Amino acid sequence: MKTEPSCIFCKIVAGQIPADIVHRDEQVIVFKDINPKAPVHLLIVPHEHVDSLFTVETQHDNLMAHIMRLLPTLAKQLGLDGFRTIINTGKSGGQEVFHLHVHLLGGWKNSPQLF
Ligand code: DGP
Repeated sequence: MKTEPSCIFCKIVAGQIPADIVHRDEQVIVFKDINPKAPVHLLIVPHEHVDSLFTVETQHDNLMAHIMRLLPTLAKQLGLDGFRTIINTGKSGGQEVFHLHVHLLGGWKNSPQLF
């Protein structure tokens, strides 16, 4: 499995940097975003270092399906009746951490005011 020693999310996956972890399984780790943009703001992060959606390949199909299926499961566990999913890709797409991750945002009382 590919890891990147200088990557902050690889360090969180390896337990070298603390994070508020809410879920861990054989493929991903899920923790609270350090700078939350919503009452609930989680990051779903693969164990494997993948830079971004641009570098997702066929070998990651199972991982990507796992993440998509995990999102509603987590949302239901958290009691959310709706949520927003964001994948920032590339610098011009707003990506700051170049280790693939999916944002799960929710918990607003009314509709989200993100856009
Ligand atoms: P993005 O722009 O999609 O690359 O978002 C990266 C997110 O990662 C951003 O919302 C802040 C979060 N983040 C960055 N560093 C850390 C960290 O060390 N711990 C946690 N929990 N979140 C982090």
